[in-house]
Amino acid sequence: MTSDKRQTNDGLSTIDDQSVEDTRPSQAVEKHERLDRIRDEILRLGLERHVLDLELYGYTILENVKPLSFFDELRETILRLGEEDRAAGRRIPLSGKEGKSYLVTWLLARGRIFEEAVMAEKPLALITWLMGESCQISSNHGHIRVDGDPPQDMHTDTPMVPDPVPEASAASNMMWVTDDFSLESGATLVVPGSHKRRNSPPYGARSMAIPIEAKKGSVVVFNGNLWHGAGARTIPGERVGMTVYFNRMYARPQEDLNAVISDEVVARNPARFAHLIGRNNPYPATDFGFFNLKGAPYFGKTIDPRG
Ligand SMILES: O=C(O)CCC(=O)C(=O)O
Ligand SMILES: [Fe+2]
Repeated sequence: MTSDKRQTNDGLSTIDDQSVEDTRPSQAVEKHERLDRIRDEILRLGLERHVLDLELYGYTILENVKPLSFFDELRETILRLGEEDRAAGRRIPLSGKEGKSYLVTWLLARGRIFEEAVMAEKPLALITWLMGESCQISSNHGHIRVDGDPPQDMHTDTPMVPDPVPEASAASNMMWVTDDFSLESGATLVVPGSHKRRNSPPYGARSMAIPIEAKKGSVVVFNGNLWHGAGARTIPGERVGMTVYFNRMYARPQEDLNAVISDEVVARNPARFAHLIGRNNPYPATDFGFFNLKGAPYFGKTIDPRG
């Protein structure tokens, strides 16, 4: 609580910083300010309903996050990069050798449009609500699901985290919807509320799942503890979606984006970008040096499990 006047619990009187001495150590105040910033951002952007969705169902759909032309360009760029990967013999199949679905990886290091996507205010504010402002990007992938392939196994996005996974998300995800999502088109399937179970989905979990119905132009934000998986596409063509996957600062990222993103790219983005790609992470120290102290403020935890 850092504003000049805040109501006390009785709702009648106010605390006036001028008259009540704040005896808290500055580190404690800084940690409260971290939580204040998260709250203020949710209110500024009008995301209260989405916070409720995340709490109750473990996922939420933001509509019209950017103009449709942005989503078209995102889709075209992902497909072009996927084509480059194929030509270079390094395309990553998602449904075995016989399948047609594939993944396009390292996107954030492969085009400016992805920088703009990961910094989009609303989805990032919701990820921050789930995981605090210290979270980092673990990977940025295009997911191309092609007709004829089976659905993906249901899973949580917490690989290597033993069950029961922590109640506060250890991971969370954005899915950028660059083609309309429906059952037939191969939408992501989710089991609403399953993020509360704190374990991997049992066999047969897909029978409890529903498709995320979302229009192109939407971004789905979900808790990494949610049971989910790509559905099978049953109409001709391909479904393109893009994830931006977030981890806690103590986890090793899926992609070492920090190693491949230049200082020039960091400089042209908002300050948080550097943190998100891991530039400020104290671990691991390199070249026999000491930890990078830019990330040190986050050694201290807030009083809230989101960190
Ligand atoms: O492509 C999708 O709909 C979901 C992908 C996914 O959940 C994953 O790869 O972890
Ligand atoms: Fe997933």
